[in-house]
Amino acid sequence: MKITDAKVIVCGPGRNFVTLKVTTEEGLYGLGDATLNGRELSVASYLKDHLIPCLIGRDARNIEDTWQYFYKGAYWRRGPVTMTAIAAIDTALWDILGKSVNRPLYQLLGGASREGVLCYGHASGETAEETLAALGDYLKQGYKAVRLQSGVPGLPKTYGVGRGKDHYEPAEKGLPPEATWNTEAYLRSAPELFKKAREKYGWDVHLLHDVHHRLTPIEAARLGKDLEPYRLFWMEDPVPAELQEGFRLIRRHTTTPIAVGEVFNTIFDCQQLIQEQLIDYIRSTVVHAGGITHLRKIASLAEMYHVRTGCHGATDLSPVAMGAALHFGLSVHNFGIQEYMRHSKETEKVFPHAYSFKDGYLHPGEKPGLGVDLDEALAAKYPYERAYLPVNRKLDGTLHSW
Ligand code: GCO
Ligand code: MG
Repeated sequence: MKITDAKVIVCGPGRNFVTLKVTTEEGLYGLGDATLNGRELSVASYLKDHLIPCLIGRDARNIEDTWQYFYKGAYWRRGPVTMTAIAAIDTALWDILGKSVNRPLYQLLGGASREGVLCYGHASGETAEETLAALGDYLKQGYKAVRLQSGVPGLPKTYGVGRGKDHYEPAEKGLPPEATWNTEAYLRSAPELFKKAREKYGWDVHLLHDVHHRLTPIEAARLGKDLEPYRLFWMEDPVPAELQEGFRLIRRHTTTPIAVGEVFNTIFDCQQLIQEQLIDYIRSTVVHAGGITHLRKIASLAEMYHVRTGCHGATDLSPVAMGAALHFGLSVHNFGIQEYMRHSKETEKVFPHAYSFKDGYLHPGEKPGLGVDLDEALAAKYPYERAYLPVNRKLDGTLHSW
């Protein structure tokens, strides 16, 4: 099954996406998501200029060897651009493999370990009341798990608060916008939000929260403690995770479960976190952590240490990544939950897909391979436009994690 062609398709249906399409001599093709929010064109170039010339002519069935070829063969290892490019190739090859045997991908990954993939939606608002109203809407739609984010009183713009009602889109057209931050105000308001949520909606819904790398370990420890009475499913990214041992301090103080890893790109980024049982959920996903091949290795390590998966699923991951995450999530034993930030209508049209949502669960569908396609003619109508994630400053102007 020789690879005869591979091309990179960059489009912007609602937001920017980079997609790799790999074709074999039999005329089968597979897709891989190569989107790295705010750095999209670097991955496109890495693929076009450096990887694709070496990919043509290889046997599409040798997925592990191809992964090692690009990982070890680069000499320069790891990093988000490299690992996203390798992930796109890996995902496309798994898609081709599924199509070549006419099976949905999850059947090649060990089969279904569950009936559906539990997912969480995003309720947000400028005020706690708006966020609670959004939570009510999610419950009506059948969601069993919802992430709550709310504006911080006194701050004009806070992470996680969307512009529209249905979609939270973290990138903005043009150069990076700037937001402000105040840790003390946040630490006071966040527990209040969850208190109100439990008072209004009770205990049957899983509630999640994303701290977005904004605290120090001792601040995160305090937040975790203050949130304990409301029994969160998880507290996400409490601190920047370059310093893995920093999580020891959080762990010593709180039983609020911790999720981390959407910005990780290899197993080495979470090895200590997993082996010391400093986290409960690993958020790395197919597109940014080396594809299905590498993510399975992360999940296997995590399984030994009671850590479950909770893959990133923001709208800056295309439906191709979402499809792959769902096959992975349906099959892997230590699955925990899947993030589901719904794509815009334009995105959904450009990427027709077999996956679907019902009663709080997603299912990848039964189409061969990933079950996600790309309408290239329609994609061409939505050209790339530069967009960036915001940067964040404390009230005195000091740059802070966004
Ligand atoms: C999440 C994430 C996103 C990211 C975005 C960055 O939990 O979904 O934190 O909101 O900020 O995906 O590209
Ligand atoms: Mg996050």
